[in-house]
Amino acid sequence: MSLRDLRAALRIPTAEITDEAVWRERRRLLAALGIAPALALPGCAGGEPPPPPSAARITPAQARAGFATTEAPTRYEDVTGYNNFYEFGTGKADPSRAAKTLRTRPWTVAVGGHCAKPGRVSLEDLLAGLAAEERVYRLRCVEGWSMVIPWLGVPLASVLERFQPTSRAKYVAFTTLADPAQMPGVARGILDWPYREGLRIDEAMHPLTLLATGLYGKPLPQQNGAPLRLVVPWKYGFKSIKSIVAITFVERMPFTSWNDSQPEEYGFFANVNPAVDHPRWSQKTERRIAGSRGKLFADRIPTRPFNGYADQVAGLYAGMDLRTWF
Ligand SMILES: Nc1nc2c(c(=O)[nH]1)N[C@H]1C(S)=C(S)[C@@H](COP(=O)(O)O)O[C@H]1N2
Ligand SMILES: [Mo]
Repeated sequence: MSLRDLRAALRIPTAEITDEAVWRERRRLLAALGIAPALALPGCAGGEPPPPPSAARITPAQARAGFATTEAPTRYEDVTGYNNFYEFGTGKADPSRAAKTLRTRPWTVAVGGHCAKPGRVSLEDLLAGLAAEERVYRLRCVEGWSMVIPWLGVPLASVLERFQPTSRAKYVAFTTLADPAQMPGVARGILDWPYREGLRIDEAMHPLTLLATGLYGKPLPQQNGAPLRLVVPWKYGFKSIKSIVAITFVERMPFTSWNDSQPEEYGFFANVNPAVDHPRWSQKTERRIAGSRGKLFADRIPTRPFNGYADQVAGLYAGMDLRTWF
């Protein structure tokens, strides 16, 4: 059985991406086939991808070309009212209503793993001396909608370098807070909490990768991942993990929540790629959240490789088969 056939066999037709019953059925099927939880499929934590190319550096001018866009930003009301933050429910309007209970001060982040200077630091110390800059990035959700968001933040690299990662740090793992007292969704078994994500070290150090602290010139609202969240604009939105409490330098590809939950649907790399469909829908096009009354979605537009950031990031994946490592 080829990998594609296996994925097809596990496909369960449904209109809803987040249906819990479907998710449980798929888990049961995988378990019955004897291939869960330690799936050794490409694209998930069971197999290791080839090492990153050594010479993928871009010039500061090339990087800057990715920091802005002429496209109109999505309305503030939609950026802060149409969200995915499953710790506060699976509906798009749930986080803006329910996340008010998230306490974002004081906030500490535990940084550890393969680095010379591990430690638990306050948000203030983590960001001390780093001036927040504005970056207007497209965010493309794996579900087929997208937004244009003016973020405030600091390059993730400038934060990570402070902890002096060693040569054994091949990946960086990120963890979201998981406090049922503040996050009602954590009581439901939608995902294996805490929400976790990860990047290869060169992706984490890339000049486009942002640790966001605000949007539209204001501090991040809770529903958008306050007080700090990742923004990785060339990857599907689920990589942009919110409300981060731990950053760990690791040697092996780390556990990531969506890949663990449905490995045939959500790869570790999750680079936006119109040529690789999601098993249940095409990724060739997307619809911007438009926000005009009576019309939430604009007309379909083509999805671009790496979400339009190919000039900046394609070099990171030179020689890699993006179908295998989706
Ligand atoms: N902790 C956590 N981070 C998360 C999510 C989540 O459910 N929990 N959802 C992800 C998904 S699927 C998307 S599309 C983006 C949405 O970010 P936004 O609500 O700020 O637009 O957040 C990502 N980060
Ligand atoms: Mo998403």
